[in-house]
Amino acid sequence: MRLILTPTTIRLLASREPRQASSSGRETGSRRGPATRAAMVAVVLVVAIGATIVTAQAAAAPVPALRAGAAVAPAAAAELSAGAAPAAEAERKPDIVLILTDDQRVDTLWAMPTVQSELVAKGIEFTSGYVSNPLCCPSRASTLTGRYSHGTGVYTNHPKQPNGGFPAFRDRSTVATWLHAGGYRTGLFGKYLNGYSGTYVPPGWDKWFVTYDNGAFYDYTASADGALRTFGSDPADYGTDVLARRVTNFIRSTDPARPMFVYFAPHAPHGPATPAPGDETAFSDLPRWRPPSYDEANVSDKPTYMKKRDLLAETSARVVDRFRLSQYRSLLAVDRAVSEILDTLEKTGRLSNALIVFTADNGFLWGEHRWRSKLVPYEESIRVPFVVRADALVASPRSDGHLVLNIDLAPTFAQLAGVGAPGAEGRSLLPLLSSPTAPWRTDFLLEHLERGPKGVPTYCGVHTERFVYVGYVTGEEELYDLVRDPHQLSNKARQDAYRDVRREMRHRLVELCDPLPPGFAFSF
Ligand SMILES: [Ca+2]
Ligand SMILES: [Ca+2]
Repeated sequence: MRLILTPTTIRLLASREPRQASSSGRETGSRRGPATRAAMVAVVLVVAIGATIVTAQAAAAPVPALRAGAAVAPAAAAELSAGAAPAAEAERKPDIVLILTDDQRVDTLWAMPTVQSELVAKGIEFTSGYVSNPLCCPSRASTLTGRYSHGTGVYTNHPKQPNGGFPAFRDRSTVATWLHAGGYRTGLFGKYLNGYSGTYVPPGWDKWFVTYDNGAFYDYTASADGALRTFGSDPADYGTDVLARRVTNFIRSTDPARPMFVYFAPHAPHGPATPAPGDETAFSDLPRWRPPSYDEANVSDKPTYMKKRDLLAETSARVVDRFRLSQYRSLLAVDRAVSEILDTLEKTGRLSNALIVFTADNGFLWGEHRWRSKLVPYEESIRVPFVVRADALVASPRSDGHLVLNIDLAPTFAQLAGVGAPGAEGRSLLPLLSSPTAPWRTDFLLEHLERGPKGVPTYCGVHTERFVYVGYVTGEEELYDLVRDPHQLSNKARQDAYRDVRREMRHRLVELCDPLPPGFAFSF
């Protein structure tokens, strides 16, 4: 009996317990099924997305003693769907495309027409997507490994700090090495880790085109498969376009029988957020950004480092207003790149068999709470765009409010590829992609390490579906009720009405924030 992947099949798949990538077991709501069942789910998912045809009988029959879906999926797919699809496509594992922008706020997604029409409208828009450490390098290290900063050891951007930048990152076991070992052709195009330069190519990458210097929009360097290349300031050198061409060449040049992992990491909309030629005046009519938290009038309830900040002067306000427009403008080239990538996937017969993720490494504040950057534990900083399109897995497009994280990506890709995700603390999103009622986490950890005496003090925090609680190395605390106070204007950490909440959050913080950031101790 043959069964096309239908909502019924998907419910059948979703009724299985998810395979847990986490080894910590510290997350709430996490359940662990027997190994055989976990393996069976992996097989069924791989078969389902690989051939889009499974038999109900096969889905219900356990496959004992499987280490990974990969070993069995091709044979099973061939047996179950012989003649239903060209051999190469039926046997190939799903392609994986990760698009990760730099410093992009979640509320800028509306301005990307292709992302809207081809990813959001055809996939799942996770409206509560977060990063655990809202800064470029630590966030990217976590994305590559599925680990919190306490697992990667990378807490800051700065290569001269013991816990900072590219030198602090242990690159022997990453999603690239896992997928490469699982038969994938892997390619990274764009930003890698802060402090990286030169010709070194980390393990696991078949194609390496990493750009840096001057924000990498113009006049930048590329580390290209062991050689250095420099780019100038001609329109043809515009960074996002150069990267997009490299990505589409990579897709076209990959053997049709081989699955691929594409990591496209454009530098936009990070500062200087230079727009592409022709986009310089887009969005000029956009009203200025003045939410209730803009230039917060009363910061007496916030920690000292925030209390010390002056109200935004007129010049600072103009700078941030201009930068906001540049961010929007620079995203237009990224949107066109997404369109070219999707076209190329379709033309090479890979789109229906692909999982595509669009996200960012951290957000950015446009003057909320007097702040003009990231690093801080406020929503605009930690929340990111998080869209997944996977036509073979997602029965119908939807918006989804589950708490999903950058550390979930590596285990998701690993499960899809039928390989392990050693050390990952995040969870595979695959059960959630198939079913909005899959068991899921209800909170997560925030981490930050102070760069220097003028930086944001080291903190650890817990974010639930309603509250965010942060404990600083200074002993100061913040607690926001995101339902009653979505703009985070009123710190509840010292309010009697929230005493019980604070106690619970402190308790949970001690569980999650382990090991502690260097130099940090709980003060309660
Ligand atoms: Ca960033
Ligand atoms: Ca306030």
